[in-house]
Amino acid sequence: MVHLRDKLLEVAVRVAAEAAELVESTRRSAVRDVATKSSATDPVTAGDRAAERLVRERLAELRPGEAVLGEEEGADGSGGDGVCWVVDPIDGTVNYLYGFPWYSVSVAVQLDGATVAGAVVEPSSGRQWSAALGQGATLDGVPLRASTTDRTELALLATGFGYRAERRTRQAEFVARLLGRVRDVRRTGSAALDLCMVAAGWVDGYVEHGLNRWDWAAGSLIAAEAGAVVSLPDSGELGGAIFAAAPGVADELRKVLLECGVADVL
Ligand code: LIP
Repeated sequence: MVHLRDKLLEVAVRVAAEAAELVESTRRSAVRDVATKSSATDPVTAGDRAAERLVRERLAELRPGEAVLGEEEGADGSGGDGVCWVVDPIDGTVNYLYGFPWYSVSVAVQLDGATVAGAVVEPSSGRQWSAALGQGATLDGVPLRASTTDRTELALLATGFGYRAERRTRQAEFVARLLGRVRDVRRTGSAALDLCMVAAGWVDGYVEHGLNRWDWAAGSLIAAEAGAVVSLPDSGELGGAIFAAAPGVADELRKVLLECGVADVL
C-alpha cells in the first residue's frame, strides 16, 4: 500500500506542477477571458478551465479509468475501487485575476472519500507542498511541522469568506466576535494555501465555512501530516466549516469558535 501511495503522490505532484506552469505562463491572456459562476464576484478564467483540462488529460494518461472531480468540469467516471482524483485548477482565482501572487493548483487523490495523497503547487513561486497518508508533509522536500502555540489568545488564525454577500456578512460577524479572542486574523484568498500555512506553522489555525471538496482535499492532508488537528466540513462538527489547528491549541480553539457561533454561520 505504501508503494501505491508513493506512486499516487508522484502523479499528484507531477500533474499539479505541470498545470501550475501552464497557469503562470498564460496568465496575461487567461485573465482577459473571464466568466462568473455563483455570483458576480465568483470568477472563472480561461486559466482555470485550461488547467483542469490539462490535469484531466494527464490523469487519463497516467491513471487511466480513475474518476476525477474538478471545480470546473464536475465529476466523471465511477472510479473503480473507490479511487477519485479531486482537482482545484486554480485555488485563489480572484488573486490570480488581480495578479496577487497567492494562488495554487490543488490535486488530491481520495480512496472511498478520504485523501491518501495530495499536492498544492504555487504557480507564482513554484513552491510544492505535498503529503501522503502516514508519510508526513513537505514543502519543496523539507518536512513540515505545525506550530507549538498552546494559548488561544496568542493564536494567529487564517479564515476566508464566500462569494455571496449575505453569507460574507454572517461570516464577518462571526470573525468580529472571534477577533477579541485570538492574536489576529489573516485572510489570504486560497483555502489550499491556508491549510499549507497551518502545516508550516505560518499560522496557528484556520477556519472557513462554505468550501468545496476540491478546496480542501489536498491541503487538509498536508496539514494533518504536519501534526495539525483537522476537522473536515462533512464531520458537521463546526457547522460545516473546515478547521485545522496546531495540536497544542486545537481543543481550546474549537471551544472558542463554538462560543463565537461557528455552528450558526451558514
Ligand atoms: C476560494 C477559496 C478561499 C475562499 C474563496 C474561494 P476558489 O476558492 O480558496 O478560501 O475564501 O471564497 O472559495 O474559488 O478561488 O477556487
